[in-house]
Amino acid sequence: MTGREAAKSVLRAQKIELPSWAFGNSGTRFKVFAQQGVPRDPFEKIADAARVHAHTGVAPSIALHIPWDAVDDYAVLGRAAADVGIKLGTINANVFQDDDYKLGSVTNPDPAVRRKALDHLFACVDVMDRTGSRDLKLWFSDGTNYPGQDDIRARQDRLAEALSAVYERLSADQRLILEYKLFEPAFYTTDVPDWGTSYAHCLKLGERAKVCVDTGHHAPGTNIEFIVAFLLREGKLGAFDFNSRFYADDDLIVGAADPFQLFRILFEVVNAGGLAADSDIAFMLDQCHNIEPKIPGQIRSVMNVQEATAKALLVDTEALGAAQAAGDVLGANGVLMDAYNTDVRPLLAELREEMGVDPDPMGAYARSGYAEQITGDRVGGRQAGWGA
Ligand code: PSV
Ligand code: MN
Ligand code: MN
Repeated sequence: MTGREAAKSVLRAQKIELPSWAFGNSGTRFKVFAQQGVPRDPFEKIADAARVHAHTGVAPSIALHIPWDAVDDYAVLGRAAADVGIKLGTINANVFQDDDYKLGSVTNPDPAVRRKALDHLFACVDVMDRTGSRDLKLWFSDGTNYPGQDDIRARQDRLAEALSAVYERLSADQRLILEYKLFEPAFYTTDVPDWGTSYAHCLKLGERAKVCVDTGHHAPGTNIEFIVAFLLREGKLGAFDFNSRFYADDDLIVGAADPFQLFRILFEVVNAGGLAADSDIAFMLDQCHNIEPKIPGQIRSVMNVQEATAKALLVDTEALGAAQAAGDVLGANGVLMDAYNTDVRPLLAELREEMGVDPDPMGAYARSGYAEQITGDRVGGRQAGWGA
């Protein structure tokens, strides 16, 4: 197989999960701009995600956020997804939108609040049992705003206790994925601020506890591909939440701010076998589309991940290895840059045709009439993050 064909076969099998919340209205704390035709319930979010899959061929699942996507009967939701050719994926817990969590959820000094948060996490595992989801993704907004506000070590003890209770509750084929975030909403200490904290907790929990790297959750200038390489080497990279940032947790379209960074991250993944058939890394988008239309925003995002992946797959690893072994600094860097500077759009168009997908997903969506249809059909679309 040529390098091109080998790259295509990996790209054909690539799977990128979409977040249900990307389809709802979103904004900043200053203003949420309502768009026409946005989903009114989880079923309509599923329908929109299915459109993204229909036009890209590589986005066959949707992550749910509980309680935003809570329904009475998850079997019905699962069937609705299957009917439109996708699956229900990762379950994202939410212990950050309740007055009780002002001082934290699982690390709150009040045992009653900790109990409430833990009960929600258990309820999320119950949802997973019904949806057949493999992964429980945990992100905690927990932290403090002022020195002395709470005991930093005691909060770590409470966190460890909760994580271990949740881990025990999982079945053998389910995983706990612990996401970290540098700051916000807590500004002085965050209880899971970085990959090291997440890694240390996951290591103690066991095999099926792994780290989620959200690309928007680091300090400016952080070498994210180093973190990725390290976690891959330790077998502890569980998932990605892809998005772009200029300043902080901006949740903009992945690959928009720094496509070169995305390439560097995906090269580490490819290099470590993270896209092999037996890899269990979950590749997910975690984005909001505040000012641009949401479905094409997701299509563009999927394409950006594909383009970066294709470039990473085109790196001539033999030449790279030889240059590295010879200490040829400029040669090695040149091999990497050659791949990055390759225009992979023709290769991806060819792949899409082979997969029976329109080679131009953005154009195909625009021509499909779906946007006009949902604008006409759906009145009163809901804000992402506020119930069904
Ligand atoms: C937190 O900033 C985060 O990245 C977590 O993944 C949440 O689950 C997601 O955003 C949606 O709020
Ligand atoms: Mn995230
Ligand atoms: Mn985030």
